[in-house]
Amino acid sequence: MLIHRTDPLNCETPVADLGESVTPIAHFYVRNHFQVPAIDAGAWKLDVAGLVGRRLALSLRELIRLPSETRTVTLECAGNGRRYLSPAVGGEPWGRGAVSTAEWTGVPLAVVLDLAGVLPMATDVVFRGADRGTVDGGASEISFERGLSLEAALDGAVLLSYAMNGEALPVQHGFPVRVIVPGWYGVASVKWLSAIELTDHPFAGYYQATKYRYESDETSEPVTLQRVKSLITEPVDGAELPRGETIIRGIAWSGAAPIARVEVSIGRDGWRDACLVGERRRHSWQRWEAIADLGRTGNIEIRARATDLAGHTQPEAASWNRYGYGNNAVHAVSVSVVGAKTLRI
Ligand SMILES: Nc1nc2c(c(=O)[nH]1)N[C@H]1C(S)=C(S)[C@@H](COP(=O)(O)O)O[C@H]1N2
Ligand SMILES: [Mo]
Repeated sequence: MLIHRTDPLNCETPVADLGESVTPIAHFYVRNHFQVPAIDAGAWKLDVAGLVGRRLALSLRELIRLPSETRTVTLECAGNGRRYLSPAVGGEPWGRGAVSTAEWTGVPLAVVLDLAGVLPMATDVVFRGADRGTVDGGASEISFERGLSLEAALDGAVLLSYAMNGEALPVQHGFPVRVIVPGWYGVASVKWLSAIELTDHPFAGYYQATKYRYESDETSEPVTLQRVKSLITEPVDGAELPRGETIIRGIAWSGAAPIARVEVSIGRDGWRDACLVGERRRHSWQRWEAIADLGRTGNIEIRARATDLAGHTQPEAASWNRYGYGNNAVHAVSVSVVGAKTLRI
């Protein structure tokens, strides 16, 4: 893993390790704002409060007994790719690997909200994590909290997840229970969930109203769905390859819709279609591959560009914003093509 900070841990996955359909836990990126909270699973209760007919305090045992589902979902940090923005912006200097895919098992949020009985005037849901800390030099601590409109929260796919790749949720990923909001940037998927509150107004906490917004002089828009994006996982940047045919592999995803196509471009040649590989799953990345003919020796640039079924395509250049979110510019790797003899030495 590429470590940006150890305390709290913030680390990303080397791009070469992102080529599988499911990322092993040991290779799944970690993004923590505060210290990881110590939680006693036996004493843990999920508080479901606010505009509900019946306030709940669910133990882990009770939650696990409710109907569950397993979904393969890709999480991407909104700051992924931040380090390539120009002019440079502050924040964790993520390269391209703050994205990973896991099989998440949990209870659909809708099941828990049904148990609590959402009152008609409720319009929004707030998820609170057990982790706390100060931000921007402030004196008092805040919790990590995020809101979702009730409409987005009830769309059926949101999970209260207690298992990842078939194992109990690891501490770094939110033990004992986290939210998984498929298709959204990772910030929506609150870890170490302690409370769910139903309200009649949009949430305006720090990680909603101040951070995780596309800010520029002209606009301030909330970060929501993952923008369409692809990565070349093979060959890696700087690789030496023999002349002739080579295989190019990668992944592509989009929060708005499944991937419709991925195109690659070799050197100055135009774009041509890659093959999509494996199942098409609504909320997980799609693997793809293409055969390229590296005809001449020297440095050559390989690029990939994805388009989703909603018609969104990756831009050539990133659109700058103050905190460096949502960089989905086309990924290019440079390889050097050598004569076969040189490679055998
Ligand atoms: N409670 C809590 N939940 C959180 C965070 C956090 O710091 N605290 N980070 C968020 C962000 S910004 C991302 S990208 C994802 C990262 O999830 P992971 O560490 O499991 O990869 O968790 C989200 N949920
Ligand atoms: Mo994030």
